[in-house]
Amino acid sequence: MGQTLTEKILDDHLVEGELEPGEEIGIEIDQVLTQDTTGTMVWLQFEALDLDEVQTELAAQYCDHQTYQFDFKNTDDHRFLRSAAGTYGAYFSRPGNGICHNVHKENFAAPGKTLLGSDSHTPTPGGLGQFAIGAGGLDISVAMGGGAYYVEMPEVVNVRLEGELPEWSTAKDVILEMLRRLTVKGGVGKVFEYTGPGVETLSVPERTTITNMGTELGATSSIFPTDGKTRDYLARQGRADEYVELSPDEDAEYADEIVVDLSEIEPLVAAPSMPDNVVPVREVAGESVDQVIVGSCTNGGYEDILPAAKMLEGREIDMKTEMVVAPGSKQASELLAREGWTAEMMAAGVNFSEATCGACIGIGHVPASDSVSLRTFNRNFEGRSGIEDDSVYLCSPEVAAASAIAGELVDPRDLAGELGELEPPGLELPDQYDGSKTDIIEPEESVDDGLVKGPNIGAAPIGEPLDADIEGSVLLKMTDNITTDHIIPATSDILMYRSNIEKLSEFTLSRVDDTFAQRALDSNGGVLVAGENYGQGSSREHAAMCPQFLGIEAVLAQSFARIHKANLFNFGILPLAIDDDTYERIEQGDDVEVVTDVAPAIAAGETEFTVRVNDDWEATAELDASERERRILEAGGKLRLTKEQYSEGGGGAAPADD
Ligand code: MIC
Ligand code: SF4
Repeated sequence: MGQTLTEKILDDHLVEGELEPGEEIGIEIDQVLTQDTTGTMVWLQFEALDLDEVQTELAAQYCDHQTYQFDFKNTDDHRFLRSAAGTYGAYFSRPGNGICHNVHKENFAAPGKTLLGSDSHTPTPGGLGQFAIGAGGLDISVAMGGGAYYVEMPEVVNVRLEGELPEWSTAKDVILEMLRRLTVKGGVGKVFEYTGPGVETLSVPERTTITNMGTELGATSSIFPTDGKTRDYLARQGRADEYVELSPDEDAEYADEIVVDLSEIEPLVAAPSMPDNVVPVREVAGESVDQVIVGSCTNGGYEDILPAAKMLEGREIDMKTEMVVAPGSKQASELLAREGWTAEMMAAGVNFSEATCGACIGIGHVPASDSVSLRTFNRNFEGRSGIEDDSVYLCSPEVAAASAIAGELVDPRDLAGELGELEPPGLELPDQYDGSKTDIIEPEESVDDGLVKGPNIGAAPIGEPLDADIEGSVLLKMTDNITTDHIIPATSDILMYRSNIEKLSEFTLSRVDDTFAQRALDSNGGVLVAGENYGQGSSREHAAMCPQFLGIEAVLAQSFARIHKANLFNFGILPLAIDDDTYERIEQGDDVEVVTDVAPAIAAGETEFTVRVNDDWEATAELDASERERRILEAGGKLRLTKEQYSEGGGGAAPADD
């Protein structure tokens, strides 16, 4: 039987297990990336593991989320990250050089290689045939130390692309269509592999918009085969020699097939406040728009901004609307500036930002109260923009620019009809992605002598072995699709404490209930209850570290998002799955006791745990954990376990978890 492209790459990197969907596999990691809000913990954990040097072929540290440096704590984090990259042997991308996914795509993404990143949109270079996965920071530290990465072998789904995109429809609309069909839970446990005749009609930047937002489907990863378009893109980036031809076997067998006819795709938006709340732009046309932002790791490339710039050339943004362009990388900013497009956009009324994540997580350009913001980003979770009760729509750069001109949501086809002379801008790549590389410091060019830590940089917490009894009250009962933005918001006031877990914990679940952290401390811990897809969204391990710090021992949820579940294991919190009846019956404030003897049951491989509620009724909760995950739980978390294993093995680089 032939292999899918995913199976081929995983087979090449397999160090443990079999490529059976649902089975845990261990894979070798070629490249890692980390950024400035998850990276500090990555390096603190690397330090705690007493490791001396990065073992992967390549490691890259980006500074992208907190680049406005409005507090010394942000700048201290950047200085620490530069010192860690230099000390341990990683590339360092300076603050302002761009978003990790964009800069990685431009400089390092390589077909056929594996990439692990401490950011949930790490699968972006799947558009170039790289097999890339997002994970919690501790998994990155261990992989950088030479350990394997363990993940459940996903089902591989064939997304067959047919036809060609019509004018004004874009790659963003393709992935919004996938979200419309499959929802934010539709990709859990899956890899989306794009095939079919439509693939060759899409350029690499279009493909990476699709793979980037596969994360919003909950997918483990997304990948395209490589072809002339991939070779061409790499050549324009000056990296033609890194091209490798990759495709699935003709008789590859997929777990499922989805057909997307590109010729039927129309301009779409994700309405507030979930990326799968997708409707045609025409359905919401006429809604007044206060703010428009083009940027982010989804649509912040040169090729994304150029169409908007062309549409704005010689025009003006509507007087009641503000528009910001936030390029994904300095390479994009530099090219647009050299070609005169920045000036055109400024003349049209655009405010040009530095290359940063910024507004995507509520850092800068926070929408006005009771206003509508239209963004080319990938997430519109409620409150993520920096104001509760926000109203954020997600769309393509073309829809964004058209709506900025009109001052209201408009399908660009209709605006073109109205204005008469508005041409579809199409998609254009520069002949060469020229630009300076001065913002990337190579490992051997280190400017620091050892780690430089400011006063806000704490230590990586090392867990305690599992408690014999798990009991406490339900401190919070939550609904479906709770995001990590609910658990630990990423807005400017909170983000600066990512290196200081004690302080950061004060904000735990504040977006759901701002009395939670204090209640948890007062009651000496307890348990959490949630609905489906608990912990969707980002890779931030702080969403497990902070509850652990507050004494949370177990989360009882109907289902969990992949990365968050792994993070719960990594920090010694028991993720128990409950059924619909139990979820309906259990209430906030109830007393819960796991009556099964927890530690021996985990060690014995038990999957069913009896939970007694209010000393009155009982339910069964399930633990779906591999042997490796059970060992992590018993040890009180992955850092403690890995440390023990390294000291037994004499230190230095060692395989991860067994
Ligand atoms: C996000 O988009 O939510 C982030 C901020 O990039 C996160 C990483 C983080 O929380 O630091 C992600 O996607 O993993
Ligand atoms: Fe940055 Fe937003 Fe992309 Fe996360 S989703 S990496 S915050 S641009």
